[in-house]
Amino acid sequence: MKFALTAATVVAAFISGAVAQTAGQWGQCGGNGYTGPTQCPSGWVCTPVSPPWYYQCLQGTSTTSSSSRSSSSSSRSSSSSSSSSRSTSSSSSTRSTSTSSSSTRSTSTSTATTSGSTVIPTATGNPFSGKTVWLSTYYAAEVDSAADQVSDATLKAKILKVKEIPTFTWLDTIAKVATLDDYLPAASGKIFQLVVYDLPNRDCHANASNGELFFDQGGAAKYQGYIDGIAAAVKRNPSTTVIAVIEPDSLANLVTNLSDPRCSAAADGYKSSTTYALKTLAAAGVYMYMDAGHAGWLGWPANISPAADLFVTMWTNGGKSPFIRGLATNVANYNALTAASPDPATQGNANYDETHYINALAPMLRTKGWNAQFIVDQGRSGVQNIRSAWGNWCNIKGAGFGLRPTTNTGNQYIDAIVWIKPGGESDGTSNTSATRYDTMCGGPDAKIPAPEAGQWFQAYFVDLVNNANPAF
Ligand SMILES: *[C@@H]1O[C@H](CO)[C@@H](O)[C@H](O)[C@H]1NC(C)=O
Ligand SMILES: *[C@@H]1O[C@H](CO)[C@@H](O)[C@H](O)[C@H]1NC(C)=O
Ligand SMILES: CC(=O)N[C@H]1CO[C@H](CO)[C@@H](O)[C@@H]1O
Repeated sequence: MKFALTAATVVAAFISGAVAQTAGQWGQCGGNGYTGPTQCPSGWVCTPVSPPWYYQCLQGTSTTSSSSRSSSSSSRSSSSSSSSSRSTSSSSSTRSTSTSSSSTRSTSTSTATTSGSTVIPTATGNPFSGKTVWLSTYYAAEVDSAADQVSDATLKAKILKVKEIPTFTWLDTIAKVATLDDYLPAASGKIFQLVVYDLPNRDCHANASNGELFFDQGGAAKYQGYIDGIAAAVKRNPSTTVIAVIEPDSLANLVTNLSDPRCSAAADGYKSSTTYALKTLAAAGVYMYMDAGHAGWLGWPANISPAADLFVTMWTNGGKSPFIRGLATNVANYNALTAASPDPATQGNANYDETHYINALAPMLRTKGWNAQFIVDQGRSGVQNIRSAWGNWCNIKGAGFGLRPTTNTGNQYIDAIVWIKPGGESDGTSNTSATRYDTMCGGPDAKIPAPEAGQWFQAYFVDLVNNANPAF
């Protein structure tokens, strides 16, 4: 059914003449509900990275090696056949792609281990200080195609400014690990911002971002392979500073949502898999911030102390590495860094914005021995007082792009203001028949109709631009 829909979309694109358009380098070129261009630029191949949700234009047949780069001309000529095979046999082509990439990975891992043994990574203070952040080519391609859909010249000019603002790259499937072999060399000398997001039984208290791995189907071992793949890619690219957010929502769900049997069943696995990620990525020299929910979740008096305990436990389990730099808050949420006044939806929580939350949590962590630093997502926090309930999180209507990324935070605990959620990518589908439908995405504060999580949501993106604060 889903593949039939994809094929129909491709046919419709041909009929409407959209076939003349080409997705950008790194751009999306297919997937459930996707209606944009399906052709890739010459030398780039439309590759299933998260089937059936989406397909991305990748260089050649993927990955690193010079032999695969030089074979890009042959893949170029086969790009039209690959787009037709996509609608019929995507799973087998995915499998062969990932097989070849994992063999590439293991070959070059041994090389990297040899040369890497002479360079033991050392953590040095605020990893954002004095460095430029690489601008995601994937996000830039999404923004470019958003601009193409707009005729108003003033709006188009504003949209194109979004390309200059760094966002994070979400590695939400094992297949996407292979994209690091393109991104990390491109980010040489700069910071590459990454979200590690593929825990088994992911998103245990919600539906919209449920993942591909499950503990009862060998997920723990597959997750270790996913983390190993990231670590190996980082070691192959020692000139790139990698900063990662670790697993949005997972530990916070263990603080507040153990009454949900899906979360209590996943709790031990979340902890051991996260510990594996912390240790392995620290050894590769990745600076990490564990996700710490937000003020309206863990900032409540009943939650903040258990949260501090859990984060210190995880830092300890991870070996207290200085690469476990601290915590990330407000990831993909809408809270202000500093609210002018408490949003009525915050209902008397003294920690009514991220500054209050961080200023309350940081000393608790210090008392327990961890001098954790913070980063705060402000990507969609430009407009406040737009929610009827603070817990609403899905495609909130009226939101605008927020404070721009900076290390000039005015707060001793905050390393950087960042944009972690790439604004314009949906939080979850509003289609009530979809497997990953979450009631939050059809709720009173959610903009509809919304595509699947991670898919481009053009109308929402335009709102973010028009409502941006500071304005573009
Ligand atoms: C909603 O999802 C169902 C099940 O996947 C699908 O059949 C239907 O076409 C979708 N509706 C829209 C409007 O996308
Ligand atoms: C998630 O999906 C399940 C199964 O379809 C449903 O019972 C539950 O209400 C959904 N949860 C939310 C928050 O939408
Ligand atoms: C039962 C419970 O504590 N539920 C919480 C789960 O986490 C959400 C945030 O995603 C809270 O709003 C709920 O109260």
